[in-house]
Amino acid sequence: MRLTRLAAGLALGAAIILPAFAQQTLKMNISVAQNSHYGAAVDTFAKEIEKRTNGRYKIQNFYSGALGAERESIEAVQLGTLDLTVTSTGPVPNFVPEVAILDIPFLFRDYAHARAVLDGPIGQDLLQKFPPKNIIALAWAENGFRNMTNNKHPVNTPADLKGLKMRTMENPVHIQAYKAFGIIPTPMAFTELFTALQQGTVDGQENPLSVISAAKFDQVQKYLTLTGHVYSPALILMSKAAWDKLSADDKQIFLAAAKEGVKANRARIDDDERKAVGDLQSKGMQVVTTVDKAKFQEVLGPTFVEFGKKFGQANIDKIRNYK
Ligand code: EAX
Repeated sequence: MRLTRLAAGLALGAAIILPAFAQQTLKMNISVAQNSHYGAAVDTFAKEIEKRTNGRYKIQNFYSGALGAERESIEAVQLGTLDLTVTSTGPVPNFVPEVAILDIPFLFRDYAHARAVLDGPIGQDLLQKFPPKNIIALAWAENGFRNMTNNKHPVNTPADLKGLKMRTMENPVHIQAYKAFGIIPTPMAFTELFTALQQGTVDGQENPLSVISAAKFDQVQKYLTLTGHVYSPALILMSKAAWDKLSADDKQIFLAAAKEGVKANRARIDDDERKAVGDLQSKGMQVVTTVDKAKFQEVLGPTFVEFGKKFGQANIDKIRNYK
């Protein structure tokens, strides 16, 4: 009899002590490979979370869309079936329409300008549009300036884009602008893109150098032109369900860890921007490095007027002229 009581006492004791050390694992998914600008973000984030919470929280990272493409990941975060994701703003306008203004072509002068806008009041205000959609935007991260690739011919002028069947993100602003170039847009999840290029379902696509490198598109694309036609922001998103369970202190830890993740993300992009063109050329891609961007912007004149009506020209100018 005494033995049973002792065993029960021990079990009860363990039950009382265990929760204090119970580690909680949160799942985080990205659409690109671990060896990438998003991989740098999520691996740094995971390291910081485990360190700053003394192991109370662990981030289990999934790469290359293992838990779904970007749109599916944002949906899962919104539903609370996925805890975190890093995603480009590509599919985000389907959830938070206000963010679409950032996807306007040739809106940002360079990386410093884009980072200043996103880290400043304009970007921080946009992050506040997410909680009503059951999503917490922990921080702005970065995907980079997008460039055109295809298998048909070199693209030197906007006219060279005419008739090309190009995969686009599921983004209404991009699709409207690319149609103005004469492109035949094919919206598609990133996880299907390599196969689509390999099989010739589409002629080309557009992505930042970091993505083109990480996805090894040199294996399925011949021509690259450094159009830099769109700056593609990214976001570190967390489900509100998971966020609401955090203590006030842990919320601050998650925000601080996200900031460290963004630092690693941006540093990797800076490095990719320095090295990727040479690397892709050495792997056989033909790269048009000198692009008359004014010509591409000229073609978009009427589309820019449409965007002015849709988003408010004053709002667009506030971003464009931000110092
Ligand atoms: O966020 O879908 C895309 O082209 C994105 O740039 C990619 O998933 C990285």
